[in-house]
Amino acid sequence: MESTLAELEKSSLEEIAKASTIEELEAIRVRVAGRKGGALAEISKGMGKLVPEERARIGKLLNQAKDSVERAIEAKKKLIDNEALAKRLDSEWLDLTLPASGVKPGSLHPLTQIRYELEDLFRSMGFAVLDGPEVEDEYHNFDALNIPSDHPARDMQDTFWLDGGFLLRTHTSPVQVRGMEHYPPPLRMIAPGRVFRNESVDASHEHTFYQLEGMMIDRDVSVGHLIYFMQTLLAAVFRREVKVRLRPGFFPFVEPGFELDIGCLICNGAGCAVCKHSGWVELLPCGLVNPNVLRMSRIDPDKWSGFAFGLGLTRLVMMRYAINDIRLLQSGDLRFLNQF
Ligand code: FA5
Repeated sequence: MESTLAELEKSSLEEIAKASTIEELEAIRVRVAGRKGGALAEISKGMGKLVPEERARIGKLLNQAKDSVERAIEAKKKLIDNEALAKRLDSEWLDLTLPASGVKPGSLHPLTQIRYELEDLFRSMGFAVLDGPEVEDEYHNFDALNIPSDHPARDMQDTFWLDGGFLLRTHTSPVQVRGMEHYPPPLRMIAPGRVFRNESVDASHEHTFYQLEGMMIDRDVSVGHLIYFMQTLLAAVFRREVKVRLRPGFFPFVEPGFELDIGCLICNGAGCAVCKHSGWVELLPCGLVNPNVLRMSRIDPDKWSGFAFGLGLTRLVMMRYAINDIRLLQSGDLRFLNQF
């Protein structure tokens, strides 16, 4: 029995050494050390016939043989696993220092770029950047700007009305009112933001577009101040001489009111769809704040005066980059956006 055991252990260890797959090893384990029908289990069946001392000795040898076969199998499995891993690592080697392919850095939308530039410019001149709600109430969008409900000026801006006297703001001017409500004069503020109008869309009109409101309230603010800030704004955006014209404009919240137009930079004045063949683009309505508006926001017009402007930010971007159709800006077309 002892020699059979020694023979079995020897031949098993040789087979294990030769095995090259996990499956082969598993087959050896079942055949040699399997509980039912394994060679060692078969040998142990004959132990009943032995005298007790001999049974203990053979039992010990049997356990040693089983241990040695199982340990050899585990060691060989580990070896096969390691070899497989090494092979995989060799074939799947990655150079982590290589630049990734196909990753394109994004860029800011041209509207955002110019908005940030203007925010920086006005901050450097002491203006605060304010925000206001896109869903406005009638009071801030119209009444507080000297446009009561029976005023014909309400028709100048086709409005998306919501329930309960709310609306989608038609301009950024309500943020002027909110600014005056929150901060006592002297006050310098701008308010860039999205506005909405229920009008038909064409090359220069969107239903959803961006404006940048500006307001300064101080002692003795005059048209001279207004013109200075408008010139500074245009010089910063265009960095070259652009043709402008100032003409009277009517807005109930300013008096006097002006329309500042810019010579069309798409056609250089020759006439195109954007300027409606006039050579000029309406860009920057402005004026001195109407005393009624100051009074409604509890500011004494005998002590304070101010100017305000409502820059058409979307149109300004069109002029800066010679974009000939306003719809491109909100199209989400990557061929267009990748140019910025
Ligand atoms: C206003 O919205 C006034 N709140 C501006 C203002 C503020 C005047 C402060 C005086 C003092 P207006 O409706 O003209 O004004 O619009 C201002 C600018 O927004 C226009 O000059 C134009 O550049 C732009 N704009 C108007 N409608 C559209 C539109 N549908 N699509 C794109 N831009 C537009």
